Amino acid sequence: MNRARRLSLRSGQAVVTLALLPDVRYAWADAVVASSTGSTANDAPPLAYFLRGVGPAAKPVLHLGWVLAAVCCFVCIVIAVMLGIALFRRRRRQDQEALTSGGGLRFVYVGTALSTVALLAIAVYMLVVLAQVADPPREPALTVTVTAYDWWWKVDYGDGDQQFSTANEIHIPTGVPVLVMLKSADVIHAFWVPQLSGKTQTIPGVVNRQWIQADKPGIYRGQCTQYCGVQHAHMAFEVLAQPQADFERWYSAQQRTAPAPATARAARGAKLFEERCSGCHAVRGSKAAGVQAPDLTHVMSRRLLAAGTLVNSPENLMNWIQHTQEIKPGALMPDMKLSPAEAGDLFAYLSTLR
Ligand code: HEC
Ligand SMILES: [Cu+2]
Repeated sequence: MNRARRLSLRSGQAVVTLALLPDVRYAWADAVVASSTGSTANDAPPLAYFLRGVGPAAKPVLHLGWVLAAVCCFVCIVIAVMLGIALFRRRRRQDQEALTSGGGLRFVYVGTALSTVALLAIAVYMLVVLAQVADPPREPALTVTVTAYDWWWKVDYGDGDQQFSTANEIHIPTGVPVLVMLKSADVIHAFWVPQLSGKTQTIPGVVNRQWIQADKPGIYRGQCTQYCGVQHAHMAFEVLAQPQADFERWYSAQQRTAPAPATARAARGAKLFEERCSGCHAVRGSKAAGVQAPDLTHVMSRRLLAAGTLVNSPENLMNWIQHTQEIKPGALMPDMKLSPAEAGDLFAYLSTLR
């Protein structure tokens, strides 16, 4: 766990981990992120950055949130002050008479009028914000289809021959609107990248639309926000916003199919993959064409495994394959029983999928 992001309080045996409030520590948090860019996924910006929008689909909503919070605080303070005055001020005789003769109702009228005006103004502001974020300011530069599965995200780019798919990792170019078509393969989930946009549900049989835009390169954590079953909490993903040239390099690398295994070990691993994994997983360029699980053609290029559950390292990868149900109980992949030799062969093959 990133030490700078979490504060651990040790008392006896118990370790309590608190997420630090992000709003008071922008500069500090930025320094941490800057110093960690390019290192392991553990250092990825936490979801807690939700108080900081980085694109035009997120900022108006964020401002609305701050204004509403300020209005609520203001109302609480006004009420507290008035209550304090009422409690501590000595009541004068004519006040007493005014109240008992019905004059106190005046306060009810004034209060109701003020609240009505305030609430109406807020309602109008909300409608304006909704209109602002409903559509991108210009034609989206890219359309990505994201399908939610129990408990991971399939991400499809392009169409026809050019089509390729990846999992739990959405790459976008910076500074342009990107349209995300949202589908669900099973139950209702919800797509949320707090720094880039509000939440949008994915509903079986329906295609929802959400646009996102990142004004700065970076890694923006996303999360399913509609309870969808036991591993809902482990249904995260990342949006990687890159300058156009980097994005294009990534895009053409992903379009490539997997190379034929070059060594005897990798060839044995490929055969094992075909026998044991291809019912669920696909590797483009091989016979494996399963559709119910993440496409593994470029699995080694991904930062995280199993929808943000693990950092993608060789150890974690092989652990995941053999102890899936310990790492993510209920995930729709069984523990794969492999002998040490089989695991070695399989790894030799998987490590070619970059
Ligand atoms: C019964 C279907 C099934 C079989 C068989 C299966 N998997 Fe999976 N696999 C899945 C599902 C579903 C996921 C997504 C799990 C999640 O994140 O909740 C997954 C996830 C993975 C991931 C993580 C991918 C990512 O990008 O996060 C890897 C790697 C993987 N499987 C490798 C294998 C290998 C290697 C085999 C064969 C030895 C195998 N799987 C067999 C269904 C299967
Ligand atoms: Cu969920």
